[in-house]
Amino acid sequence: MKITNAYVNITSPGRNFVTLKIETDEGIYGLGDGTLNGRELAVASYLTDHVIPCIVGRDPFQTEDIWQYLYRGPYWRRGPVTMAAIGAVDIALWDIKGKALNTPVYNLLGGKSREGVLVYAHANGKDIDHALEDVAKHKEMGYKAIRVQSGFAGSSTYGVAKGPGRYEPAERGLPPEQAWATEPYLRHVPTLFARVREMFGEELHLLHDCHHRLTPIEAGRLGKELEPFHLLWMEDPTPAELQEGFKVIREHTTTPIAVGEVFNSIWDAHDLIRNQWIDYIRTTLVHAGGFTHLKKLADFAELYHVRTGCHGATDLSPVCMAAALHFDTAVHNFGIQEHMPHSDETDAVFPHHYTFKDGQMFPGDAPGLGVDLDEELAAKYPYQRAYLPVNRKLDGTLTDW
Ligand code: KDG
Ligand code: MG
Repeated sequence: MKITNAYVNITSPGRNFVTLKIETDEGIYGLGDGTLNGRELAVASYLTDHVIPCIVGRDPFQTEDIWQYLYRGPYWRRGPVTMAAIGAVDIALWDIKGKALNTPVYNLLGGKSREGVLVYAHANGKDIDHALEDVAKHKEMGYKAIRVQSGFAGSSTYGVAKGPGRYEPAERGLPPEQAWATEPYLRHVPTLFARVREMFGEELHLLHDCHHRLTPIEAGRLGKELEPFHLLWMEDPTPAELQEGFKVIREHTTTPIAVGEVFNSIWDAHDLIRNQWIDYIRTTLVHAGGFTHLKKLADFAELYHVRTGCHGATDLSPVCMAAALHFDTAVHNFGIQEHMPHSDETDAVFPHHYTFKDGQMFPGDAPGLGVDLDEELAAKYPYQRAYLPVNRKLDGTLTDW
């Protein structure tokens, strides 16, 4: 089999998505997600101008060799744009392999290690009472694990919807600016979780995302104060460029730590994993070079009791969601999968076989990934510039969003 053609589709059914389609001489095609929130066009150009010309004519079954060619070949390694482009190619090639062999991708990754994939939902509210209502709503929908974020007086915070609609972090136009204050946040979060446990008891798995806003010692304090509420994880407590920062957190708390949605290679997590400073690695397929690389990362993590918890926000397209569910079904050290449902418009552009039932998701048994792209419908939603917000402290200093 040979790759005969490949092209990039950019569509914006509510938000921007970059999809790579790879065609072969046997009429089989594969899809890969290359979406990088706020930097979509950079990945599209990287693919169109620099990657596609190098893969036409190659055998799509050679996923390892093509991955190494795209990683080592350009001399310039890693980085989110490069790795999302490699991820798009790799995901599409595994889709082709599955279709050619008439089997779902999870069978190529080791087969089913479990019947269903435990997922967590997002509950949020402008204050604690509204967040509690949203937790109740998601529990009613069948979720067994829920991430809880809530607003509070004196600062903006991460993960809270502006209006009655669903939370969607990127906004049309140039980056909006938000104000951030750490101290009221640190006082607020333990109160939030005390109320959640009081109302919903111990059975529900609870999670919280700090979104890289704390220093290690602040995160240590928060983790310690959250211990009575037994979180499944505290996510992205501090920016992870300084991996040793997590040692400080670990020395102060037994609240489990998750990190990695902005990582793009095994090297970003190397010290975190081998020193057992984290419990869950959140890197997902599109941003870290696809199945070929993420499987190695998961296998490495398994040696250190670190489980997976793939990023699954709406800025990862249904192609990535499908890929993640095959991955989650197969890897032994799966932990949990994030599930932030896409809009109806997005689901119509990307028809798929994956399903949700009783707090779990299932990749379906269609050959390959079981997801498609309706190009005619996609064309009705052209690219629209949109960015994530930036954060400033109350005195105007730029800080992490
Ligand atoms: O593009 C950024 C989003 O994916 C991120 O803000 C979502 O933190 C996030 C999460 O945990 O889903
Ligand atoms: Mg997050």
